Amino acid sequence: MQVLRWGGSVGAGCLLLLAFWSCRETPPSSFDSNLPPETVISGAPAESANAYYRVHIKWYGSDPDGSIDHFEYAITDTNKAPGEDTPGFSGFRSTTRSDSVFVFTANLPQILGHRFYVRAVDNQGKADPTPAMAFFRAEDFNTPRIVFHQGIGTWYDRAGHLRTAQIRSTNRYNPTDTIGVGGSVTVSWSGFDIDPGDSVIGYQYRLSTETLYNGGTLADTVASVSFARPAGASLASNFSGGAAFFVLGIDVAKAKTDPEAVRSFVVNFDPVTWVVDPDQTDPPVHKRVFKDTDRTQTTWPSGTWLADGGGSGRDVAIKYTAFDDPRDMSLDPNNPSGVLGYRFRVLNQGNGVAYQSIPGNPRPYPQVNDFRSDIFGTLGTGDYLLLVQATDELGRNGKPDTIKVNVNYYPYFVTVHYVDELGSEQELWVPALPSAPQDTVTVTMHTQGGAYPELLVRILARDDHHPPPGKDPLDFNPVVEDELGFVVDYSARLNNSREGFVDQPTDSTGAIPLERSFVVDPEGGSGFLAAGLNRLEILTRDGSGRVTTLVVLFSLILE
Ligand SMILES: [Ca+2]
Ligand SMILES: [Ca+2]
Ligand SMILES: [Ca+2]
Ligand SMILES: [Ca+2]
Repeated sequence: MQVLRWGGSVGAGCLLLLAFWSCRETPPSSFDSNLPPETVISGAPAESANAYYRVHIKWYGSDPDGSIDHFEYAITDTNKAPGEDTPGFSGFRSTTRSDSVFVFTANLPQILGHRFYVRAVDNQGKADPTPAMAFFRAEDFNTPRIVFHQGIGTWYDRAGHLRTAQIRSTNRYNPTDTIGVGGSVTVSWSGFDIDPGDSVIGYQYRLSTETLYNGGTLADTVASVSFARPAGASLASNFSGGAAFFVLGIDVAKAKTDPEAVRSFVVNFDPVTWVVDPDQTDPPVHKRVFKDTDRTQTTWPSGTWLADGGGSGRDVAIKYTAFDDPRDMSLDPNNPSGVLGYRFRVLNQGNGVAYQSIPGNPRPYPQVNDFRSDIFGTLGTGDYLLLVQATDELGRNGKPDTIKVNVNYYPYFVTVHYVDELGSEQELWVPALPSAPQDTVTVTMHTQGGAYPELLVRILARDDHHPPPGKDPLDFNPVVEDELGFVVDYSARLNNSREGFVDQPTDSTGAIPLERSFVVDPEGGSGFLAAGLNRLEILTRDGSGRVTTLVVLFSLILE
């Protein structure tokens, strides 16, 4: 325990007094013979220490020529003098006690500093001119915790039925609960504080669209909001979007719940977009399919791989419709579906421009609309996602319905051979689908005149595809229609050769294999054959840019 005395300024005060006297022509005629009392703080938090905000402070006083009548104490913030902020009041309060438990403010997360002053007053009413002082910081360990009792949303749906939903979302920015447009939300709560001797003394709350908190008393345990359109108002006055209630508890130290307790929700359900069966549209049936409109007029499920259309690409079409979520109120009797428009987006391998409006005023459910790929261009080789989404009466975009279309089958390897020492072709790769484990071939080479011959390797890939039953067993593509493509490039690299891939163009028939000769270097190294396991990485590319790779591992015995 350390006690600070106000007395640091005693000497300076006396000097000032002497200087004052010296300026007067005559000294004061009367002299007060009563000596002032002294004050000591005998129990307080250590100087500048952090203390729990309920602080027990003890003090005593002594008077050299009389007795102590009572004490006066004052409490100030960090660096204030008693009475500094209270004109007309010294800041000191009278007490006959010599100890007390004081409750200081401690607004977390900031820890606040406080000064406690006490001065003895003697039997002649003279106060200690140098009050004892203690400085420390008051700390509140825990802010109040909020317990939500009820969160309920109510609204009327499109059919005029009352609906309710529990509001439990706690994420301010990503609510998981939704109420219909025009609905209302009520939440209620209580709270507690786990600090010793502490308790909640009030609550504050606000809606996320408000800037100031309401309430402040222990009775403030309920909040409500209505999103109903005022009678006679225009459509635009309906609220659509995310909202939340924020709730704070306040404890004895005046600390508030941090972070604030949250109940969040969305007002306005998303509209529902359907890609529909193009062959059954009255009434529309949700079916994620698309139609090939340039070759066979076949309707395929989303995710189907189509053959390469060469330079002219492929044309596909979908039919779609949408309606607002039936749980929402209908705002316009002339538009019972609640849908105002549509947007689309096309991604190829994850890349594509942002959503664009679909022109031509597409119609809502139960009518259906055509979406043809020529609205953005035909489908060249690629992995496409076609996304369509509706916009409801309040401008809310629903989850898009998505169709996946892949165009152009990958080329596939047919053979990887080497020429053995007798001049005949042998398998270097035991043909297998990419998913199958590979059999490792062993090649034996002998020195000829003190050196090893080069190893000649022939690689053949194809890009002609036929649906079952004509499908090549090595064609790993999900083939549904004929593609008569061709291979335009091969590359090969041995044992991570530093020169990387070496291209070998072939003619347009695709029937010419890549021939590469590899040199033995008994020391090994990238680009050279060596005894043991060798790694040959090969690549083939079709005329539209699809690339297939294959890794061939084989063992080499040098004799
Ligand atoms: Ca005295
Ligand atoms: Ca507390
Ligand atoms: Ca809606
Ligand atoms: Ca192809």
